[in-house]
Amino acid sequence: MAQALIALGSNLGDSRAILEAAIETLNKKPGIQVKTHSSWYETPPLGPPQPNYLNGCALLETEITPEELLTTLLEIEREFGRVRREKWGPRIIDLDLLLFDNLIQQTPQLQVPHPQMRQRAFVMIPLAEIVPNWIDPITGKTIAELAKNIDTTGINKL
Ligand code: A4P
Ligand code: MG
Repeated sequence: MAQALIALGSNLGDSRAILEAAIETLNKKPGIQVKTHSSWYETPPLGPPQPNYLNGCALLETEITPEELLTTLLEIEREFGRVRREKWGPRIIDLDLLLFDNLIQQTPQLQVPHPQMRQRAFVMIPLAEIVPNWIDPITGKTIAELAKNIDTTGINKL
């Protein structure tokens, strides 16, 4: 049994309903159990001008491999009708794999820990809410330590 953390984001449609439905869908997949999820946070967009995002994180317990988990996340994105357009552009749903036990893997197919997570307040704030004591295998620091130095301007908990 492995533990994994994922990030969820949406800035098109009824974002809250979409993210909650994604959590339920994930929990029904074989070999995946959603243990908990964070609050939802309204966050200013990183990238080109676009609506604010709703972001959150979830802790999973899983029997499947990191590659299979990523495939499942991409499948759910497709089920929810995500269309890939411009880089960093608006999206109905984005599911990213952040951490998988203490695995470090940097291949084009799978990058864990997620390379940009430490810089992104919209990831670190919800992550620190659910797993403050988790140790980032790259820096050796806890999520709470990493989150405390981040600029949280414009982020509002729902
Ligand atoms: N891939 C490899 N490793 C991973 C991983 N750990 N998690 C591959 C997810 N995917 C991984 O992923 C592109 C491909 O990387 C996947 O198909 C997978 O095979 P992506 O990040 O879903 O693709 P993208 O959307 O084209 O990347 P982009 O545009 O860089 O998006 P980001 O970096 O995910 O950022 N602002 C706020 N406030 N909140 C947000 O949530 N999100 C984005 C998107 C921009 N601005 C935002 C937010
Ligand atoms: Mg993604």
